[in-house]
Amino acid sequence: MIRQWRDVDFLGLAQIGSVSLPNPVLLASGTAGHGTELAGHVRYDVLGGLVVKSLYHSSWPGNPPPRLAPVEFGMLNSVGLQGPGVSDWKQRTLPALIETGIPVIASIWGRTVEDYRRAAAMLAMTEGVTALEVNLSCPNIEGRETMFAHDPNATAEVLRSCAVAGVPLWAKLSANTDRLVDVARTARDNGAEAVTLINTMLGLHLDPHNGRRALGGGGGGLSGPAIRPIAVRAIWDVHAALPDLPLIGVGGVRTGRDALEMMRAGASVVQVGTSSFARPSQASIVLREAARRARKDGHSSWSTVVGSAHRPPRDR
Ligand code: RRO
Repeated sequence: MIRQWRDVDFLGLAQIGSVSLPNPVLLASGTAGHGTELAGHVRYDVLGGLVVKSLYHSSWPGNPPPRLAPVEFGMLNSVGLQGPGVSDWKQRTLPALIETGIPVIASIWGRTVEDYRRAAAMLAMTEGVTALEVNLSCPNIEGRETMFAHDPNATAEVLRSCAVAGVPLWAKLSANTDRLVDVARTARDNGAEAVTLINTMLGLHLDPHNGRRALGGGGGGLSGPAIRPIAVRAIWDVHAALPDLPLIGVGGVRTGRDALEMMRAGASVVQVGTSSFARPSQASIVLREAARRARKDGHSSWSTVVGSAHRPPRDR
């Protein structure tokens, strides 16, 4: 049972394809752990959902440290997909997560199409999993020359293989390509009910003291405020080209104003990620602020906010 704050006048449920969520502010994959890691710091029972850090079909050790490097206006990471694997997560972590009342979106990754299929199959018929975010855009997969999300054919194959999960699929894409609209269309045509925009941007930081690459994995993924305009542009472009495809916005959201910007550009819901590192309760602050501002702007449901910047001012 989702509770809400008494002092905030919320705008009802958020709809993303066939999925109804209590509200449009979610915790982003990779920034809220695999389960209840943030539960002591943020009220899970008032948030719209939590996307679990991407899981492989088996356990995966991840990259050598250091895995995080703060940079101006953001953060670089090369976690390298560390995780317990789907079975272990289902057995040891999922029950406690369900208990918190937050809608759970599982996320999976793979090095091959068969990896994705296996992970998706292991999640089939799993009670308490609302949707599956298929991560096609991790910047830190060793040994792959092309990101799945940079190749429409690879994106199509992966998504078709994930249908076995039997839950709504969200395809997490990358803005490190100028083929984003093409890839989003292909994702939709091959079973994605929604598309998550964007993953981190490819980046590199050299240690100023020794000139070596600062992260153990070498390069990494840039997140935080630096990438917000990139995310907003990606959402804008995909919504303009494919207005019926539901979008999930992510990238540098720190305030209610940021969340509403993404929603006006075309996102049905948003995810809060890197800002939770500075303040774990940031997502709930974003939610309250977004609700207050949307009400003040005359909206009585979230749906009228979505894509409103594409409409003439009198129709917003
Ligand atoms: O684990 C990671 O290194 C990682 C993943 Br799966 C991802 O999707 N995005 C990112 O920036 N890092």
